[in-house]
Amino acid sequence: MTQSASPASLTTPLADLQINCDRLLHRIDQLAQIGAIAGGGVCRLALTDEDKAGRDLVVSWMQELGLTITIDQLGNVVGTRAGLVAGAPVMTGSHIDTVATGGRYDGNLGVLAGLEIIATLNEHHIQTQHPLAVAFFTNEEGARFHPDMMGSWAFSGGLSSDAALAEVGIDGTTVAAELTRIGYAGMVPCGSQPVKAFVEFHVEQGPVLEQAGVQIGAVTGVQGMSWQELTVTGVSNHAGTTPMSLRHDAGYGASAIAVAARELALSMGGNQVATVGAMQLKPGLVNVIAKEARMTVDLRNTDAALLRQAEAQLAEQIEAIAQKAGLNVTSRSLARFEPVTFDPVMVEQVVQTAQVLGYSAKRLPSGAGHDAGMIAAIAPTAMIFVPSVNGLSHNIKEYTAPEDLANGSNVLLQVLLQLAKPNSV
Ligand code: HGY
Ligand code: MN
Ligand code: MN
Repeated sequence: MTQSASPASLTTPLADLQINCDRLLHRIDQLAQIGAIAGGGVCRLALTDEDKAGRDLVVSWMQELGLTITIDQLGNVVGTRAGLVAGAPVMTGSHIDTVATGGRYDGNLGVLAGLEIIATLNEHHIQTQHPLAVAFFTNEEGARFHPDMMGSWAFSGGLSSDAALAEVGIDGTTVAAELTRIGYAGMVPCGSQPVKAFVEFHVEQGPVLEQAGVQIGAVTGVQGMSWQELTVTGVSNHAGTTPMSLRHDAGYGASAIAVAARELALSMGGNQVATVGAMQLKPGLVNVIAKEARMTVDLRNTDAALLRQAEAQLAEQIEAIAQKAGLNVTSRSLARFEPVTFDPVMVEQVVQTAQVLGYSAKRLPSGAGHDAGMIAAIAPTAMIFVPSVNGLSHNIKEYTAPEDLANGSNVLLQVLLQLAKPNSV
């Protein structure tokens, strides 16, 4: 666990400095054109041609802003603005890969707001004591290659780059081959870049801030998550001639497991959630009893013990379903992260900075996983949320109002200045 950040002075001589929201909106719109899908959404799965195009655009903006760019072995990109003293940077950033039906703010906002802050400091000729860096991490979504937060986990030394590079995606490609193909297999060893402090700006992706009518979320941490792939094996047979008592129906088994997962989460209550997001049946024909079902189960809870309890109870129920239906079920872990608590001093800094700037603020845990959850292992870390309209995300209708984008960016600007210490102007 990293030591707590010392409380940086909240009042900086630049408290009335603001970002240029039109320029930020323009960059968000330009990046969203890459991998654009009907309805205003974005599909830029990690390491695809669309991800490459998005990476190239963001790297070109980093170059225009005069940042020194590094690319590590897993394609994590860091743009660094020199400080008056050398050393580990104060870092912000997030990810620019998306899910297949993503929105334009998830991840992208945190990277582009970081670049907007660099542009603002450049045009006002403001230097900082410590270097400032903006990063985008590889494969935060984990939709094509598991686990999620792969790049930031390796960046923070938690995942070996060899293991990550060898990972085979849902389409049979490997991370190594795809990184090389898109030209982002960097030379910098993962885990070799120190970070002084990390602040990630992100849309909430949930309903809490909107329902509370609060402008800024000071994120206290990230809930634990458990992803598994289940393979349910039965016997294919004729849909018409096979009596119900003789069936070993993998389709039924997968469906019963999906119902059990949902009912387990509802019975546990609290923060427990359960999702079956993917399910494929084989042979997948109307008149053939399925011999195999592959499905994913995503369990999450802010409490480590309750998450383990959910995993154990679901495993028992799966065993009972398999017994009753004469099926075999195997499980493969796709991702497993304990809950993370962010640096309380920095969380307080986000709250106070928001209030000094005149915004309402609320502490809340993150329901979604984030790169900040990985970087917290190597540096004092905090996150800033802004409201998601109707709490929607991982949905093409994901939306956050420009005013909220600006509010959160200005809080990020001030927190980064407090941490990197602007040269007296
Ligand atoms: O799944 C998540 O929470 C994140 O979007 N990767
Ligand atoms: Mn995200
Ligand atoms: Mn996401």
